[in-house]
Amino acid sequence: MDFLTDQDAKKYQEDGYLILDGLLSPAECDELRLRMGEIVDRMDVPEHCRIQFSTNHDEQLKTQMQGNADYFITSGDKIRFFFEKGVFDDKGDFTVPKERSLNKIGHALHAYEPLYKTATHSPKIQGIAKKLGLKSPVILQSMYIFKQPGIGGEVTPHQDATFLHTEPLGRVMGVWIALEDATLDNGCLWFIPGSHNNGITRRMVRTPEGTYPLTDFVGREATYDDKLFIPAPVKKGGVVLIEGKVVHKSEQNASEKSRHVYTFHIMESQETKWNPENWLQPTEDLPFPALYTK
Ligand SMILES: O=C(O)CCC(=O)C(=O)O
Repeated sequence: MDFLTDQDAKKYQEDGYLILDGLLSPAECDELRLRMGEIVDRMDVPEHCRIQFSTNHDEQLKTQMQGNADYFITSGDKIRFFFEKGVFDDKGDFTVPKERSLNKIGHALHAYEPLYKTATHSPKIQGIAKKLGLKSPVILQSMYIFKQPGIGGEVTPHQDATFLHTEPLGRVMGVWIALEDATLDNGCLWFIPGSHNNGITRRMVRTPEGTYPLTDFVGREATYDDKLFIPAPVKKGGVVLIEGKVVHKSEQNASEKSRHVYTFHIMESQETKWNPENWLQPTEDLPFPALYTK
């Protein structure tokens, strides 16, 4: 039997998201987490995070913000480190253990980390894409999100197509794999079911070359009534499929448990135009790889 049933596919189309248990075994989750532990252990903390406090505060802040922006916008074909707020002191030293400092790592684990590459192209994932009728899906980006205990920040309501814009819309799907239980306490996802039917409200665009900030928004995120959001807790090894236009969020992790996930985005490339104004662009080093392997 297919991992994704006809009924599942219908529910995904209706709600704009779907929770499925058992994509990965607990041992497969642990293996991915173990490898991530090694990557974190060996990470080089980027220079702009280590900037020491100086008396020229405005200049320092500007350098830091530009460093941050450059580091982000060139991360599409690299494995890079993004931190929670307040985890460096004035000397540029960690205020928390370094393995507790990261917000996420992105955006090309699927290309350069063999275990993550295998998980991305697994037969189950390929089967899901086939069941949903995708003809030539490609991988756009991948992230490991930590949602650290106590300090894992909230992710405000958004639509992924704001950041990964295509023409027509509706060609992007997020695959969000829980490597630990994601619960109401540790910051599971929340969705507005059916909100993928209402288009998008804003788009992140690159600004003209040589100007800062490097990105800007066209339009504004709508404000959503909190009551419309439905929680989407999922067990370790489960997966949440996220249609690119569905409104979703996650809350701060105030609990003592982390909520590690591996997530990546797929795009149907057939008859789809990738927006050249998107922050993320395919590069010579890493054109968007095909999901289907021969
Ligand atoms: O993992 C989270 O808390 C939020 C992730 C998310 O919203 C996304 O990847 O679009």
